[in-house]
Parts: sequence; structure tokens; C-alpha cells
Amino acid sequence: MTILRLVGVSDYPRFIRSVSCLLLVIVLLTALTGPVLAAKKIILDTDPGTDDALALMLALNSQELDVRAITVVPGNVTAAMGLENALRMVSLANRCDIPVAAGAQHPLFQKLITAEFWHGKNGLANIELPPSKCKVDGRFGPDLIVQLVHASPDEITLVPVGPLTNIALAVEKDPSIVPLVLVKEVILMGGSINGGNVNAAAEANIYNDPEAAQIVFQAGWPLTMVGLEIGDKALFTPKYLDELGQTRGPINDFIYSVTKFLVDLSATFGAAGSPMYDPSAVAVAIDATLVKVKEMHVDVETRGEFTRGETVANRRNEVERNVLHGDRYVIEGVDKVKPNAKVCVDVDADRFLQLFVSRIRGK
Ligand SMILES: [Ca+2]
Repeated sequence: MTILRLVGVSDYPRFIRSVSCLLLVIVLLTALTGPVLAAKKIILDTDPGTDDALALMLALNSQELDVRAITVVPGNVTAAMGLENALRMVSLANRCDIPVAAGAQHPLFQKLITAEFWHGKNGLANIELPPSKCKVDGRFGPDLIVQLVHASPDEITLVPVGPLTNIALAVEKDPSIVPLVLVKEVILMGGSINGGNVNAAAEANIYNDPEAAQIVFQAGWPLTMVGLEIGDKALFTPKYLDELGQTRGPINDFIYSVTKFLVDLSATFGAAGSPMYDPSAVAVAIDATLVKVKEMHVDVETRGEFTRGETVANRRNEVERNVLHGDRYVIEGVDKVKPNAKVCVDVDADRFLQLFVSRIRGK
């Protein structure tokens, strides 16, 4: 009543229109600035790698994420080739402002296993990107991780999509980044709870440095494991490739070529499409509602004859308590085991793939 009296009855429709316009402006401003303000700071640790290329470009094309650094780890390709690939991709995206740093040169305790067989001889589907305009950051990758985490306490999400060597080295060099919860969260692509992809037991990223992976899983920080179950369900099929091919642009064209290589490769193995492994971790960082998670305790097998590199997930989060009585053990009860990981067990595959395609197309 008071408002009506103030504006006068004859002005009432104009008043409503003004208020509506103001509300519309506020909504538009919130839509435009909101996600930018709330961008999640991430460090992408990567061994590029074809699916690393997809992960990197998805991250750079998503305003929900603020990529603070890219650290390179050996895995799919050697450390030197991975660094060159990372620099060329960042250059293609015109993002020389993002530090790109070299890290470990080999796994902690074993020989490196490279995967040109799956990724092309240069690791990037044999696509020759122009030389990089960007310069390498001189800092050692794990040091850069520690430095950035201290500079933004409780704000940095680590997104490792390669072997976990650099992340383990960061924890070993400065264990304080974990107990003080300086790292907000770790969302890693790696592992599986239903068998491996390099052999019956192990997934490639974990298999390439099981000791490092065990350090990362046991570190005590909030950790999400985006394993094979997610990428294997989210197949990049010719349908999505066609959608990607409808638009042009440097990133769009590059990712189209990479995904075409992957789709063609998967067809030679009789698969309907290519599993979206690395981009799945970035997608979870963008929108955690894409996946269903279950809390589990996960250990990494480092000694098994057939199971080295397996992520051994305790689905019940309990173990039998066996107590020695004379010459035998007797089960006296069941002890609870504290979960250390949110394990992704399902994904809304089409929503994830549509998100990927639309972001690469810049829409
Ligand atoms: Ca990778």
C-alpha cells in the first residue's frame, strides 16, 4: 500500500515495468559474472596425450574453472615430449599467461611405459601443432604445486590426469599441504574397481607409478577417483564427432582431429566409440552432479604378481578382525575402515559428452 501510494496509482504499470527491468538486469549480471567469480582454481597435472588434450581444452574452455598451472608428468609420452605438447596446446589456446612447468622425468621406482601405440607417435594423434609462442615456467612442477597451494589456501583443486608422480613428489616435499587442508580437493583420473585396461587388474595411470599413487591415495586429503568406470561408459562416438565438426576454429579443429583419430582407432578394435578418460576428471571438477560417487577405502597394490597397480577398493569399508589363538587365527569381529576416496561409480554419459562438445565448440 505504501509503495502504491508513493508511486501513485496511475504510475503503477510503469513502476512494475521499471522493477521488472531492474530485476532482469540483476539476473543477467548474475548470470554473466556469477560463474566467473566462483571459478574453481585448478592445477592440471598431465602427460599429454590425446585424451589429455581433450581434458586440457575442456578446462580452458570452461568458465567454471580457473587453470592456475599445468604441470607435466611422464606417462603417455616422455617428459620432454609431454612438455612440448602442453606448451603447443596452451599456445594454440592463446593462454601463455598459464604457467606450464616440467616435473618428474620418470616414475618413482620403475621404468616409464610410454603409449605412442594409443596416442600417436607424437602423443597428439600425429597432429603437428605450430611451435609454441609460450615459454616454459622454470620452476619444478611439484614445487610449483606446493607454492600455488600455499598462495591460495583451501582454494586449489588438483586435477591429475596422468601417473601420480608429480603429486606424490609435492606431498613428499611438503607434507603440510595435506593436514592443514591447504589443498581443497584432488580429482584424479585413474584406477578402476572392475578390472584394468593395461591388464586384468590395473589402469594405466596407476600402473605407470603405483608407489606414487599409493602416496596420493593415503595422503589424507579429500580425493575423488574418476576411474575407468566413467570413461568406459562415456564413449565419444561418431555422432558427437559430427556435432563437433559443425563448427570451426583453432581449438575446435584441433580437438575434432584428435577425436577423429580416437574414434577411428576405437573402430579398429570393434568399439562403438572412444572412452573419455581424462576429460572425465575435468568434467567432474566442472560439475560434480555428472557422476554418482560411493565412499570407499582404496589402496594401491604395489607388490602383487598379477595385480601391481590395481586400485583395491573396499566396497564394504570393513575388514575382519583375525586374532592369533595358538597356532591359528580366529575371527573375532569386524572392524570399520575409514573411506579415503569418493569413487565415481556411474556417470550421466550423454550430459557429460554434450558438455564436452558444447564447450569445445565455444557454446
Ligand atoms: Ca593422461
